[in-house]
Amino acid sequence: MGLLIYLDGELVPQEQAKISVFDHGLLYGDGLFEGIRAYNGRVFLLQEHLERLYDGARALQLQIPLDVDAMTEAVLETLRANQFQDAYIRLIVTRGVGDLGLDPRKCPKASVIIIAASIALYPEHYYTQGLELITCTTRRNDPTALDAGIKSLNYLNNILAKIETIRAGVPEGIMLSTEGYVAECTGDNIFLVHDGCMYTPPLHVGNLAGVTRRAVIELAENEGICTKEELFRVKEVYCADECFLTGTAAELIPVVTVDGRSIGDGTPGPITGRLRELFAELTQTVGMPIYP
Ligand code: PXG
Repeated sequence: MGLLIYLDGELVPQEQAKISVFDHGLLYGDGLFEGIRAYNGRVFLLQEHLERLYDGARALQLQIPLDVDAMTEAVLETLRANQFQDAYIRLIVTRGVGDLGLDPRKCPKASVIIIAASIALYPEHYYTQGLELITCTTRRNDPTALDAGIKSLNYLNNILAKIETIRAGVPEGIMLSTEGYVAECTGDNIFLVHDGCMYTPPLHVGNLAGVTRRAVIELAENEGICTKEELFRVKEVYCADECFLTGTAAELIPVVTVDGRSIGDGTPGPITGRLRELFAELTQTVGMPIYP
């Protein structure tokens, strides 16, 4: 069935959802995006996603033509038009149409695109057996050049690392900072468990402030698990008791091997399992109703 796509205030059939070749999102990756999920008739952590989007827009000096309330309504409207209860939502804001130069002032109006699609879930065995990772040689963008906290349409840094994981035949890869600290994966944040404590790299290392990352830290804190945002190197990953990744698409997914080293006993660990249960509960119980 064809989807209805939100494009600059209108819901149009997907075949007609097209943008200009002069859009600076296409020409320069000048724009922002969010990947959001709806579970069971509710949009999960929508406010948090929109906060990150509008913060990114501020950093890029990009004027989003809708305020947060209107954007919220546009997301809900797109979900209703496609009659979704569960969905993956891709929200895109581009700089808009300009000329062939870089100058963003030549783009009078940003474009807003909202795609609501059915979710392509990861294979079940990823969750039951855990993932194998490699460490990528491509370093994460240095935050002094491009802040990884801006979820921009320029994802080449991540794609270069993703190509390495594909060549290695594994589903994800660790990206290090310029200084060699673990930053995150190509499309997921990373966590370790060591001696009962949960660790994730702090945001200043140059990683995305994942919405799932924040939710999992809060779940762990409420569960009485000690949580720390600390710099660590890949050796600490090799020697961890447990490792898992978080992201909107992946949710919370165990890691069992990194660069050929088994993590812990080489099977998904108990704290990862408990947090997976708590996260599943959260996705089913909170969120903005699509059909009030
Ligand atoms: N780090 C990066 C670099 C990401 O792109 C996350 C962490 C997780 O953030 P959230 O807010 O979702 O918990 C992301 C999000 C993909 C894909 O196909 C992944 C994202 C976006 C678009 C596509 O793997 N990642």
